[in-house]
Amino acid sequence: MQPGSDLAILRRRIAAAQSITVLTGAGISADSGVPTFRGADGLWRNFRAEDLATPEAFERDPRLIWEWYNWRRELIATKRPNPAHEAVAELERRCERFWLITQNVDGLHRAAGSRKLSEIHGNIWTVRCTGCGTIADNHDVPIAILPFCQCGSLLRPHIVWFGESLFPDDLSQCAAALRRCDVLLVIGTSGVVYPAAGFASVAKETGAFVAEINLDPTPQSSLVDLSLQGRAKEIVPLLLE
Ligand code: BJW
Ligand code: ZN
Repeated sequence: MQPGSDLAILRRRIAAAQSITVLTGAGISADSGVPTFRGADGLWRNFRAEDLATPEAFERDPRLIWEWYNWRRELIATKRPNPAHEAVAELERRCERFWLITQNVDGLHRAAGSRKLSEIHGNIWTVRCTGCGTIADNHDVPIAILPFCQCGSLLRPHIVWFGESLFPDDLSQCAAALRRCDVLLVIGTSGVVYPAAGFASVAKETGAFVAEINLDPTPQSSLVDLSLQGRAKEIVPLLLE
């Protein structure tokens, strides 16, 4: 490795940081075999996520939406965290002021040992009652279609769909983590879905060094201080060496 290479620069920034925040997207789990949303394999029965992940779609056809989630639960249940998830968990252990913001609903960060995290789009293993609002873990694979609460109302995935607000506690936790961090790592997200797509600029405005790790350039690439192009599972572990 060249001493002045981007990788060496980022390693030094990480080693010197008092506070680190990490933002992840589907690309980090792609290396575990979970399809991304906007990649070629992200389609299910020719629907795009934007057609399925809305409250209107669920109201119109809850069976269709639950069939999509059941397909994804079956797929994710067979997947394990990869070296990138493990390196993020290790970063948490090494850095006292650490926060992970993930857009992923697959639970693989928790499985890798991450504990200081906000799952800002929810979790595919959690359900919420559309009647009484009760939130519960549910690991059934397959899940009953349709699943009902004890109160008799329909259950929905405890996931943030398009047009729905993020959970207020998560938003305040994320805002604090973005403001205080010296380094923000943005890993494997296309950077098109808000509000997460705005997080890199929030951290930059408050003086953080922002680095992006992605297979391809993204709309954020021109904004960040440094871009490392490649697979998350190959690059992220190198940041800790
Ligand atoms: C690799 C790799 C490898 C691959 N290694 N990298 C402001 C402006 C415009 C619109 C809006 C706005 N504010 C709100 C909106 C509306 C909307 C929105 O952003 N729409 C955009 C599409 C324009 N946002 C919302 O509705 C949000 N709510 C909200 O803001 O509430 C207030 C409000 C409401 C209404 C109006 C205004 C304000 C909620 C968004 C919830 C998104 N939920 C989803 C679906 C969840 C369903 C589920 O999972 O079951 O979450 S959308 C989908 O996209 C999913 C993801 O978390 C999210 C982000 O995708 P991600 O992770 O970036 O994946 P990909 O596939 O896009 O990218 C993968 C990347 O990895 C690529 O870059 C690859 O190159 C890379 N890669 N392999 C490294 N091995
Ligand atoms: Zn209920």
